[in-house]
This record gives sequence, C-alpha cells and structure tokens, in this order.
Amino acid sequence: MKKLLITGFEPFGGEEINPSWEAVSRLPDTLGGYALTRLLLPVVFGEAAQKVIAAAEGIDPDVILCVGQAGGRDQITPELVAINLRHARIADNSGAQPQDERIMESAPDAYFSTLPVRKMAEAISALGIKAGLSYSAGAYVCNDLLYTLLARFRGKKTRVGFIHVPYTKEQGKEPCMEMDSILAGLCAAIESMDAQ
Ligand code: PCA
Repeated sequence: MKKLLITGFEPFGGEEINPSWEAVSRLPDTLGGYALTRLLLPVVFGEAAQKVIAAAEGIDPDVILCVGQAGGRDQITPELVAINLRHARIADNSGAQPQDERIMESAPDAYFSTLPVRKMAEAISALGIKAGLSYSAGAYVCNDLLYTLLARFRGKKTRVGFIHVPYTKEQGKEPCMEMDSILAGLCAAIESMDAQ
C-alpha cells in the first residue's frame, strides 16, 4: 500500500481548536489506496516543516498532504503555489512575527504543488461541497510549511500538497463549514490524488 503522511495544526490566534487537526484526526486509517500516518504540527515558522521532514525520513511517504485553517474562507481550498516569503499579521505560537523575510535565501520565489490540486478541488466540488483552487497560501506558517516541503522534496518521489479548510461551526465564526463536509471533502481530495 502507498503511504500518505497527513498533517494538521494545533490551534492558534486565540482559537480553542484547529479544524485542520480535528479533521485529520477523524480520517480513516486507509483511504484511496494509501495508509495514513497523522502528525500534529505546531503553528511555528520553520519548526512545523522540520517536524514533517523528520517524520518523512522514517516513513518515506509517497505523498505529504498538509491541512490548515483559513479563517475567512467559505470553501475548501487546495493550494497551487507557495511563495518564498514570511510575513506574519499575528505572532506564531512561539512569539515570532517575521516581517517581509525570505524563507530561504538564494531559492526560487515560488514553487508549485506537486499534487493534482485542480483535480482535487473538482473532486470535492463534485460532492456538492464548496471548494476551489487557491492561488495563494498566504505568507504565514502554512505557506512556510508548503514552501519548505516543496523545496525539500523537489525532484524526489514524494509529492507534496496543502489544503486550507474553513472554520467549523463549533468555532462560532463566519463563514464556517460543517465538520462532516470538511471530512468528506478531504476524503474526496485524497481519493483523487492519483486521478489521471
Ligand atoms: N493556518 C495558518 C497556520 C496554521 C493554520 O492552521 C495559516 O494559514 O498559515
């Protein structure tokens, strides 16, 4: 069976939960021909990616799929691109708040995801769940994670992608999405990762 390393984040920005980890922790152990290994990540620049890279060394996954919360979005959004920029509106969970810094000196400005993200967005939409391809993962910890992983696994067998999910109902903010829809959406995205 193929191996999927799937990650979610701890809460940040004053929230009590992070829907990304709530969803990732509820996924089945096998899905779409993949055996899942789950990893909870700190919302800390640099550290999140280092944790994934360390775990990947032991697992040698075929795919790394990271999930994060995007407050303010009303749909599930696979991310097409990560940019070589750190710019934080709020401090991360270690207190760091980089302003207009590069993630890696002498590295490309951006990397595209190596998963079929447009197909994944379409597979979610086909279930009647709101989804769309996103062309910006922002400049906070999620973008930092995606950029660093894409740089690390460039030219290697491990494909890398990221999906942002909205707030859930329990967080009491708008817009939001039912956890069941987020879960079904993630399942559809994973099942479509190998679609031609
Ligand atoms: N969302 C943040 C970081 C952690 C998370 O769940 C982001 O979009 O960068």
